[in-house]
Amino acid sequence: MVSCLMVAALVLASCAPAAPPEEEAAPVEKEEAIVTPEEEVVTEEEEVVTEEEEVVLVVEIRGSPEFTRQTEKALSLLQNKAPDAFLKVQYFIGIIEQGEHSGMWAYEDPPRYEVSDMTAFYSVTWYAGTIAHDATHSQLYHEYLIQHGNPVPQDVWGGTKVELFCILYQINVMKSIDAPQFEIDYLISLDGKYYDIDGDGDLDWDDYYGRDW
Ligand SMILES: [Ca+2]
Ligand SMILES: [Ca+2]
Repeated sequence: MVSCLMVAALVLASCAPAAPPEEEAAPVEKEEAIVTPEEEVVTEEEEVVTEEEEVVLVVEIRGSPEFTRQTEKALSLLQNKAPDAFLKVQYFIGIIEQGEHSGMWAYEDPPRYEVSDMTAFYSVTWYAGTIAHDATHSQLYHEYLIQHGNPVPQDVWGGTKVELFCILYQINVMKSIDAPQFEIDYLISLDGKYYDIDGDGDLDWDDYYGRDW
């Protein structure tokens, strides 16, 4: 069996693109007032839970309190306005973790979406879109794994064609969550080759460490 480290050395994290240029960034939102949740009133009827309802899907969030709060905002935006995407995220991302660079570590158990501050704090809509984008990378990886087993070829869940597929999904989600038009236009403008930071035609560690997002 190939060890995790070995796999990590061979296969690189796929990724959502960098956020639009800074000058196009939306103005910083005012901090929302903290809303105290209404006290839960549990009636006897509600206590009867069917087996289906007992399935609780959760994504673990690892990072600073600000990062956790931002991630919760992004997830709840998906939950409210793009429930299909939210479900996909629940199935194909186990951990969302604050990191130096953004990337989807689909082959880890559980699959981990590493997110840089640049991506997470650009805007809640942008962040939510990248979560949906990277859940799609993980979905492609796991669907192949279930059908064919290991090893999962890199072009199954990464590369230009796959990036364009994930961007298309991301654009649809961005529309559902009422993202600003310039964020959507920026995604439409991408050619799917942004993963190849150093432009040598491949995706390797040079590209990963070259990400400023
Ligand atoms: Ca290279
Ligand atoms: Ca490269």
